[in-house]
Amino acid sequence: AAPLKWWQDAIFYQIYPRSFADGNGDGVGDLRGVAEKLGYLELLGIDALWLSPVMRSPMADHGYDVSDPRDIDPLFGSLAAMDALLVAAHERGMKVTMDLVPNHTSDQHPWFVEALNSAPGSPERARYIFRDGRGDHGELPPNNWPSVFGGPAWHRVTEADGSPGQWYLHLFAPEQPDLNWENPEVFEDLEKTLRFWLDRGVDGFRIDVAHGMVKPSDLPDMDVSEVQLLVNRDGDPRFNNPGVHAIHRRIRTVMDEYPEAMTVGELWVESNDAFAEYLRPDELHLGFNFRLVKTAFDAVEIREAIEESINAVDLVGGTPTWTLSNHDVEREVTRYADGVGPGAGLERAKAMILVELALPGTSFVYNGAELGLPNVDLPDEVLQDPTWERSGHTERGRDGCRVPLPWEGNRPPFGFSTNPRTWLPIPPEWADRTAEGQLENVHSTLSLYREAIEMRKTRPEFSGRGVEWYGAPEGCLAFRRSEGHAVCALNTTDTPVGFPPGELLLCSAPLQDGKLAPNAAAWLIPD
Ligand code: TEU
Repeated sequence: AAPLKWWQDAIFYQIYPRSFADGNGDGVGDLRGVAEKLGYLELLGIDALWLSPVMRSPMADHGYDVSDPRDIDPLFGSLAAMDALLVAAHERGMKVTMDLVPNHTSDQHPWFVEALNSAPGSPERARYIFRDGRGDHGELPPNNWPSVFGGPAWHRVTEADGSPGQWYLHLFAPEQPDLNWENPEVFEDLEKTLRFWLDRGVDGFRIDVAHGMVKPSDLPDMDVSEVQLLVNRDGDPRFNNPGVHAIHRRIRTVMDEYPEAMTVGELWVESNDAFAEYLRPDELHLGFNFRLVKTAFDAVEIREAIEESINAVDLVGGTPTWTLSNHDVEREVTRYADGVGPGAGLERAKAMILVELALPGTSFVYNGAELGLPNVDLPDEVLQDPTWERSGHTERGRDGCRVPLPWEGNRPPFGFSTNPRTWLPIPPEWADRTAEGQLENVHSTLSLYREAIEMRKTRPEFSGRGVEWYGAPEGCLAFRRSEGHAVCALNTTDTPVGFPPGELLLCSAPLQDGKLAPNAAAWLIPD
């Protein structure tokens, strides 16, 4: 078999830059903060970073609204700070990947400002999706599409003469107008951006809404009863239009000039077949399918999610990826606590670390997951996520998974910043979740992560690109890698279960009477 590329079995660490570490004392995380924590990430065994967007942005969606894709936002630092981070990370053998946002720009991107100042039908407007409204006076949106963040996906502009005018499409916030991917200038600009960062030494990209970009040219109405926030269903005309694959092939042509670089696409598509198309050898290197994010703590569902994730990429000879959470979803500790309480939620999240890291392929750890952080139920007055406003305060939004990390000490801001006023408040209870405290405790979530990553990298038992399943009692699962002999066993029941005889390598919780505890997983080498 061909030797693996670095991204085929890497452990990625997703940094949400606002929330990771603040190097300049303004209460918001930044690139200097990231550079200062590289030692921590190396100790954890991380191979590669994924930085959520750090490009110039008015921050209507915290960086996912980009006004200059080839510059760093001053809130996060400067191009010099980015270059310094690249050098420092590479010195430690860590790769650095950035987030690209090709579906839309900021409404303050010069292109959009020009579009607003130009007439309907002008080339300036043709970079975005402007349409006349419906109704006698164009007072109704061009179609019935909802925005992912709530409300209609269209915003009406005022024309130069002061009259109400055309509408533009925004699948996300109104400050994020969708680009018109039928316009050749749009790809030309993306190509510039790809080369700009790759030439500076960036090792790859996470591509935001990689199943978006292309829209059907007739912009048909949709069945709005089908809309769900987390699943872009097959048949939803807003996403996964066939023309998107031509864009990924063009991106790949550029990427192939940089043979060590990679792309990972955010792909909220439903079927395995649709997902696999994006991972054909001339499209994306990797994709997120979010199966484990959408799966309850249940052995049958987890096994199915794993099998289907592997089957999907096997259709096209791709590499599986695993992720339990990110900056858009409830943290796993809280998700798994549903009905059983926070203590059990944490136990389950720890068990899932061993499941995830035993699997072949690439894993993505969201910052703070290694500390076992829960979601935070923040007070209304501090909420900032656009979904909160746009949903008319019916959705609390994603701020609860974006609270700054606790690094050290006994009280907020726990070394995240020198500034006591952090962009979101850190709960005082996180005194027992700090990185410093957990490094000293061999039973902590952080220590489990560290040990598991080290074992996965150093023990030959974790070799092989396939997964073989063992028979297991009801509510449990057990599998091993196709070549190595290490077995991962998971108990999702509420009673302890026995093991096959063998050598126990690592356990997410203390044994109970020599058995695997409820909500626990273990790695072992059977006799
Ligand atoms: O997310 C795209 C997406 O579909 C998500 O919005 C998801 O459905 C939602 O967050 C669930 O609450 C990407 C980014 O990951 C997200 O942070 C951005 O807000 C969004 O694109 C717009 O750029």
